[in-house]
Amino acid sequence: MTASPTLEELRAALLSLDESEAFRLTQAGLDEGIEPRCIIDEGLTPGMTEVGTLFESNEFFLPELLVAADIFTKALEFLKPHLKRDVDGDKGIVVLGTVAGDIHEIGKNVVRLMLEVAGYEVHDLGIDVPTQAFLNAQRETGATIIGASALLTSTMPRLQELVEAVRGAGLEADVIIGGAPLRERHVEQYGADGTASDAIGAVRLVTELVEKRFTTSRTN
Ligand code: B1M
Repeated sequence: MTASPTLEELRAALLSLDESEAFRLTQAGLDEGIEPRCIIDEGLTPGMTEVGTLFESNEFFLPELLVAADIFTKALEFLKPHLKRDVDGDKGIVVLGTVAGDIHEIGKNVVRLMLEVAGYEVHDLGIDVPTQAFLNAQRETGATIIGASALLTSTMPRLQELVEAVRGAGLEADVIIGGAPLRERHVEQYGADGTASDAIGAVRLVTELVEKRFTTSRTN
């Protein structure tokens, strides 16, 4: 259940795959003064999660998933200019992507957007990203954070592979992992530096890790 009736209607519109109604309600949310990040977190995301539940119970099939994903992506693009940017830019560099074999990108895109508005430079490698490409991008950009998403149980092992490759190559970067199937226990299991269940949590985590690295480098 969402807090605002408009966001509740938006959730329902996404679930009904009603694109024009979803856009009307996204605009209505803004007109009511609801923060764009609340529209994403409390309207669009719960709708998408329910779409997944209907898919699981065979009430929805791939075409419905694709339509819902398209509506979500367009609504996100629409909300982008309305998100308040942190004036303190240049907070750090992040390399981000969805692991190999996985083409889910919506959650990663929300994380990218929130990191960008928080003042981080994000190099988004997209979807289906091989482990080596994360390493190459870190070397090219000097990123201190590598962030990887995995939405499928079959692609979660790629996260551990990434952590091991980053450690093995001796890269000066923290690895954070995320995606709906991930739990806190996977952080320890895979040897990663953290996880977050949503985009705001991801920004908080990145900020903590960047500050920790900065403090350590100053005291050494
Ligand atoms: Co897919 N899919 N899908 N799918 N899909 C899931 C993940 C699934 C749980 C649905 C279900 O059965 N209930 C299921 C996985 C089951 C499992 O592995 N146990 C599933 C399946 C099975 C599949 C296919 C195999 C289906 C098939 O072909 N038979 C196939 C796989 C394709 C592939 O990747 N190789 C497939 C395909 C697709 C579409 C392409 C149709 C589409 C994706 C379109 C796109 O991304 N452009 C799709 C969708 C939309 C979903 C669901 C319904 C929604 C995912 C989503 O966008 N959520 C999903 C069901 C679900 O997750 N409940 C499902 C909204 C998004 C905002 O949330 O991604 O969780 P989320 O991101 C959050 C947090 O997780 C976190 O912050 C984000 C923002 O709040 N977060 C991070 C994410 N990344 C982070 C990174 C961080 C930190 C936090 O740090 C780096």
